[in-house]
Amino acid sequence: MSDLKNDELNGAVQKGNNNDYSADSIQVLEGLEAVRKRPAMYIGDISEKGLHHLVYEVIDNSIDEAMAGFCNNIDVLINEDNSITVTDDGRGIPVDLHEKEGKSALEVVMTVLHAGGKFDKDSYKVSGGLHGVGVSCVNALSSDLRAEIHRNGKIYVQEYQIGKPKGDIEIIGDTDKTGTIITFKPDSSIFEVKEYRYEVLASRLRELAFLNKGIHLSIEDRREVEENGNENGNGNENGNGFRKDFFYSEEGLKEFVSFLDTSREKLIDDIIHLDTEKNGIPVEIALCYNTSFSENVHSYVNNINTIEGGTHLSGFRRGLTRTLKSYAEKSGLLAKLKFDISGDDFREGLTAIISVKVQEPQFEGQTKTKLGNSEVMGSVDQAVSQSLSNYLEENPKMPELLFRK
Ligand code: 0RA
Repeated sequence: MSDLKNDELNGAVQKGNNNDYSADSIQVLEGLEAVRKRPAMYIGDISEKGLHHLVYEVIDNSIDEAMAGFCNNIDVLINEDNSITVTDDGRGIPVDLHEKEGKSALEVVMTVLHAGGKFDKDSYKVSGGLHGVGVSCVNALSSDLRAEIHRNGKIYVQEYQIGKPKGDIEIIGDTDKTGTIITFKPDSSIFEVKEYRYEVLASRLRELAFLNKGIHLSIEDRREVEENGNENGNGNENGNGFRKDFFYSEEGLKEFVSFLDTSREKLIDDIIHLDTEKNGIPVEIALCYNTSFSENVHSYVNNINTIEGGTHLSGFRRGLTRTLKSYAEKSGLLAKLKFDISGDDFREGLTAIISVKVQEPQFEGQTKTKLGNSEVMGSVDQAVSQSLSNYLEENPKMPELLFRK
């Protein structure tokens, strides 16, 4: 039992060290117990994918904080024991009393299913991972989790085991920073795979950097030193010899497309890039054409790769085809062609990323990675049509190259 006064905890509730749980906390335990009973229902599976998904779930919260404009840096550590630490410099998860739940907001976030950010009435949250289950699921599936919050000039810590608080929030010191540091160790009795793969996590961070321009992300692997480095500091650029990568994108999807097409010959010089909002739906798209015949189009909803596509992708295709076709008709390019063109013709050599943010996404399909929200189709269609027709007017060489191909 912590010996802190209530006011020191900024109103955080001090739970007794007895078993007199309120009705609310009983429900909480049931909630997290359900996650441990059927983990796959919450995180997809308990293999390598699910293991890595835990990290994405934690990072997503920091990304949300960054999207809200309060966080610039997110750092991931793979610790020696395959536990993971995610550090952000956001506002820090609130530690004050959450009236409805009768416990600190931190404990609510950590122990109540689906509570991630939701206690914020005008919630900014649009992301939330593929399964959108929140950090409480990570907590439930971790043998140990430690949350360290820098906020109000204090450092608050609460620890948990298999989702249950080991004790109250404690103040362990002073700080002049704000932010959240979550360290968790996946429960080895649940996961079939115990080891994290650096490359898998690094790729996701790279993707997140492109999808969320302006955020600095990093990953460091404390499990072994790099080939030409050692622990004494004559190693990599950060001086300690551990494998480390930094990801940052100034221009977002434009750089993503450029990254994907590095080894391909360009058909047009420009990467067409739009970043707008249509009917309240943020739409960002980057596209370009290379000289190959294959299509390389990826779509995202709330930072989730929608492998099966959906309404945003349909809207994109529709807008692209209609705009190019009508330009070709108007400009006389179409008349010069010997055969009719179809939508497929505009897909050859196309590299594109479509990213939308949807408040209440409906995911469908085999792997729940197909966007179903019908309203998104029109938003993306409009966004592409407007930007692309402007671009075509200003760059008439582009459609000529495209139709000559
Ligand atoms: C809701 C409200 C506030 C912060 C957060 C959520 C938050 C959650 C996470 C999870 C990981 N990092 C995070 N950073 C922030 C703050 C509300 C306020 O300060 O007024």
